Amino acid sequence: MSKVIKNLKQFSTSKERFEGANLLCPGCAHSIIVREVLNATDCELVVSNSTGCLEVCTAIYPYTSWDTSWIHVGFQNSSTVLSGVETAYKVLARKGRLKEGREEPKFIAFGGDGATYDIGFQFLSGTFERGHNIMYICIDNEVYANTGGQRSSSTPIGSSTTTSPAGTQSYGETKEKKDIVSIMAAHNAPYVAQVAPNKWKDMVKKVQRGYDTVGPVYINAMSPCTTEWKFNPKDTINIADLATDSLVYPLYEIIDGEELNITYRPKNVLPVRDYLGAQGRFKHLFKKENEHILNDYQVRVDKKWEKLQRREENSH
Ligand SMILES: Cc1ncc(C[n+]2csc(CCOP(=O)(O)OP(=O)(O)O)c2C)c(N)n1
Ligand code: SF4
Ligand SMILES: [Mg+2]
Repeated sequence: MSKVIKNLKQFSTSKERFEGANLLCPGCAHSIIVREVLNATDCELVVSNSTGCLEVCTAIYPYTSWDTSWIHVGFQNSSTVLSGVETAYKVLARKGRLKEGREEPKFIAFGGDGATYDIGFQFLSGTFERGHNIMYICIDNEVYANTGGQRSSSTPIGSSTTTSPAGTQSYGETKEKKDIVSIMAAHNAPYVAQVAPNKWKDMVKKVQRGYDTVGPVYINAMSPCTTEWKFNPKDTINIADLATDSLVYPLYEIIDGEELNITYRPKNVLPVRDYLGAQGRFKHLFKKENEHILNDYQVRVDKKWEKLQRREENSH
């Protein structure tokens, strides 16, 4: 760890660089994640942000919630915008045009799942292939929240969205959530990890490792969305607990595209239906005719967990 990275004790008393004054819904996990990511370092930061709830709700001209450099250009390109900034910094350093003694900033991009899994994917892939020294954080709420809750390729099976509505002819989304973590690891990125806001120590540890890593880092952060997942705003962390403890959302890391470490093993694994039943987006799955979908869900989650454990074993 470099000196500039805080330990967990310092983390709890560090200066806020993301203001509580923002227009995100009460209970929105985006703000929890961003705050933890920014508080995990004292370094100077350059942040880029794709269009989406986070950008729209935190930067309404002439106001800003960000006490850092912050850039917004488009929906699809927070990764490439940041890779340009990082390259410009390198060139200025090479030409000796940076102030003497100036520390190298950390470069962080935030994008929603729509911006990451779908529309910005080729930009993200190019950034990782070129090997820029940036950390990309996907705030994954499994839906295009800012534009009214359309499905993305991160939307899980059975979720009712405005473009995959549940009804008499449909049980909602029919396709598997894209395995973005494996895809990013396949770029041979030095560090890729999945995090959740309820396991904040695990999240901060991984983010700090990301800050200390040379090369592109990808972090997939589960971000429960009170509006589109349809739960009470006070339950954000409870929902995240249900996701990690039912293994619907396992926490792990992949180092150099190969070594896989599971970083959280629940003592009591909860049934998947406990997680699904706590959210309005899955309400229809509890109708009698959809019983088989619930059963399949559990089987799929179990299989994925077994596969993850095998991958971990084989990678050591
Ligand atoms: C190229 C482009 N396509 C579509 C849009 C419209 N748009 C703005 S935000 C958004 C949804 C963002 O979804 P996501 O990335 O998942 O972030 P969230 O709002 O869910 O946090 C869309 C479709 C746009 N701004 N630019
Ligand atoms: S719609 Fe969802 S992601 Fe957007 S601000 Fe509200 S809770 Fe957050
Ligand atoms: Mg989203």
